[in-house]
Amino acid sequence: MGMKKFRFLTSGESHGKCLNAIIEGVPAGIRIKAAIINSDLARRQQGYGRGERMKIEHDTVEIKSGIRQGKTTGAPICLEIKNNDYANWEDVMAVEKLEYPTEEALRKLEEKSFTKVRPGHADYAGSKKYNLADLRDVLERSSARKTAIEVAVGSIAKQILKEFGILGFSHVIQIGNVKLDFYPKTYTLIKEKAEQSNVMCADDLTADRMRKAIDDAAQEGDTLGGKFEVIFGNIPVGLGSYVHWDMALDGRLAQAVMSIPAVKAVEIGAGVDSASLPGSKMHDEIFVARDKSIYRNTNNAGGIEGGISNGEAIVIKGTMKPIPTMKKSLATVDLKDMSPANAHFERSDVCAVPACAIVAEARAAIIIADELLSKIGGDSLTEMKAHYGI
Ligand code: EPS
Repeated sequence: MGMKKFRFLTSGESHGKCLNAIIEGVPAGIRIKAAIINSDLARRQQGYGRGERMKIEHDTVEIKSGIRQGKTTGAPICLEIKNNDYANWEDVMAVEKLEYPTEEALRKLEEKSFTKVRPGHADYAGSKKYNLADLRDVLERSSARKTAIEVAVGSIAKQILKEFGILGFSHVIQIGNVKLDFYPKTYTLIKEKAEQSNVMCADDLTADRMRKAIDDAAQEGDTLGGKFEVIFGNIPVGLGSYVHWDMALDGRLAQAVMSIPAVKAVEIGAGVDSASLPGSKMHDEIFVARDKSIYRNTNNAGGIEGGISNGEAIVIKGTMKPIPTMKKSLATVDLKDMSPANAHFERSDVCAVPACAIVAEARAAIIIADELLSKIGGDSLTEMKAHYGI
């Protein structure tokens, strides 16, 4: 995606040695703590319904450059997360083709190769696009494992935003058919309640029903999707623009969330419900306070009007489809000989909606930080703060 100021690339395979990112464009003087990144990584690993892999990994970041004595220097920041599971995959993931492979290595390679495409995963389209006969080559990078390093990058973005008092969180509002109907009254309460829940749901009874739905799906060898919400508050007016379509803040956020593996829909504010609201109920009326500041009693716009942040909280909803790796295997084709087959199954999650919410929070933070850096400019936090007027 075209970033303006906060640029980064990631690399790494699901069962390779490690995941990496290099970030460029972070001004000097921003306080960064690896412990904060690690706590975001731990949040991504949690969630009722995750698979066995999460018991193997204890994702921790190693900051390899760009930060000294707790602060950014303006230099590129290099991050690395090691895959503990690599120890079990060394032969399969070996960079060099072994000239004299052991029988054990050959057996493992054979065991981990597959050609029975999983409907709903990247297997079929990926194998055609990159001309890869062994679907292992598609799975390794298309896996949602790479979202771990994105969460680390997002955590850096959040630490930049924090310097300007901009804070965000995420919570789960639906798993399968179980919906959160009762919302605690304030964002602070929603955040606190969701943080205590292993499905990231702000209502205890709904959370119980969500866990039951996950248990039932697991019993059936099935998987479940759901919906989550990401909220960022204390946003300045003026991020994004209406002057060109690729500069609209809502468009950029939608792209960032839509491209998370398994996400099928993104909404801003009232989102799809705005189709059935008359204009008089949809638009957030504007009032003047005593101090001549403006306020609103509703936020159906989700903090964005005309592609520009309007100062209200940014509210994004994402919809995740059920994970396509299933014990209850679906009809497919074996690409090896084009014969009918049952789809490949390997260890996976039953439900990863809470993890997806954390990834969406990270992706949104990256876009908001990029917009903030582009708007106020500056090579150091001191310059940025002067431009921001704080
Ligand atoms: C993931 C790690 C993976 C998967 C999951 C995401 O670990 P493994 O494949 O070794 O079990 O659990 O990816 C998918 C389910 C997928 O379909 O991409 C992680 O770290 O989030």
